[in-house]
Amino acid sequence: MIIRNAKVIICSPGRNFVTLKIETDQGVYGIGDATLNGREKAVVAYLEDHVVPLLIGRDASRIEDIWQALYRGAYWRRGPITMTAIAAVDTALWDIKAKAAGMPLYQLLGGASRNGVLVYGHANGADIAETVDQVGRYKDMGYRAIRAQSGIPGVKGAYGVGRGDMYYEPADAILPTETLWDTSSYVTFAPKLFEAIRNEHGDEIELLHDVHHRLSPIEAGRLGKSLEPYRLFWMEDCTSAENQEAFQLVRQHTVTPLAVGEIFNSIHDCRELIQNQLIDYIRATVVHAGGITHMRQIAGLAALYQVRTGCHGATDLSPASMGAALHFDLWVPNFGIQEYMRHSEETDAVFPHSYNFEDGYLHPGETPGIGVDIDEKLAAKYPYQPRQLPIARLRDGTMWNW
Ligand code: CS2
Ligand code: MG
Repeated sequence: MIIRNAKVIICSPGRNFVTLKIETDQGVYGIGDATLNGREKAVVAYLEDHVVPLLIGRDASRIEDIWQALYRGAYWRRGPITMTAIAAVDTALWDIKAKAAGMPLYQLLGGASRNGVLVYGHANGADIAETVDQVGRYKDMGYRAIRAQSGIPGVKGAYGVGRGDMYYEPADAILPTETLWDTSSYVTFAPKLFEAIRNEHGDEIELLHDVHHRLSPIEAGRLGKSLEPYRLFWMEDCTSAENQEAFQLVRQHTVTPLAVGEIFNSIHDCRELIQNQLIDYIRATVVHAGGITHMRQIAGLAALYQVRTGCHGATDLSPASMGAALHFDLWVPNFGIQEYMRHSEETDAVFPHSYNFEDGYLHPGETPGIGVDIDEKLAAKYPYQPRQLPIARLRDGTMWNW
């Protein structure tokens, strides 16, 4: 099966998505997500100028060889732009292979290891009372695991409380919106939030929380310790993970489980974290970490150390990402949980898909391939809208991690 054409489709049905579509001489095509929130056009250029010309004429069935050619062949390795572009190619090729085999992708990977994929939704509120209510709303929808984020008194634009109701979306302006960050206010507030949630909703529901890289290691250790009575499923990105050793300090101080890695793009970003058992869940995902091919390596390493997967699944990852991730999740032996932020109706219409939610679990469906398509005509009605993610500053104006 020879690759005849590959094209990059950019659309904005409520938010921006970049999709790679690879077509073969036998009429079978595959798609892969290539969206890198706020930096979309860099991946588009990488794909169009440097990757697509290399694909034409190649045998679409040689997924591993194409992966190696794009990774080694560029000489310049790793990084979010490169690895997102490689991921898009890889996902599209797995989609093609599974379609050609007449199987849903999870069957090709080794078959289902579970009946459904446990997912967590996002409960966001302006204050504690509203967040407690939102947790109830997600419980009513059938979720068994819920991430809770709340506005903090006196902190403008606290992370996780975006515009939108079901479709929280932080990339909101052409130039970055400025938000405030105040560690002292946050670390005293967060335990009160989870105390209120447990008081109202009991012990059974799984609760998650995202710190979004904002604390120092010792502050993260303290926060984790103060959250222990509320038995979090995980505390995410509690400190910046550029220095993987930093997590030793966090680990020494808390038994709250740790999740890291939505911004990782290769196994080298998490090797020490995994080998030293400094984390419990690895958040790397198909679209930003080199596709299904590389995610299998990351999960394989993680399995040796009892680290489980917890793939990123925010709205800035397209349904093509979600579909691919769900096949991976259904198969991967050391699965933990999958993030599931629902897409807008416009997005769902542009990307018809076979995955479905029931009783707190998602299933990728039985459609051959990744089970997600793109309606190009409809996509063309939603042109690209330049948008960037916010930034955060401390009270004195110092630039901080958003
Ligand atoms: C977040 C993301 O879902 C999460 O855990 O950290 O929403 C993240 O902020 C966005 O993906 C950034 O594009
Ligand atoms: Mg996160």
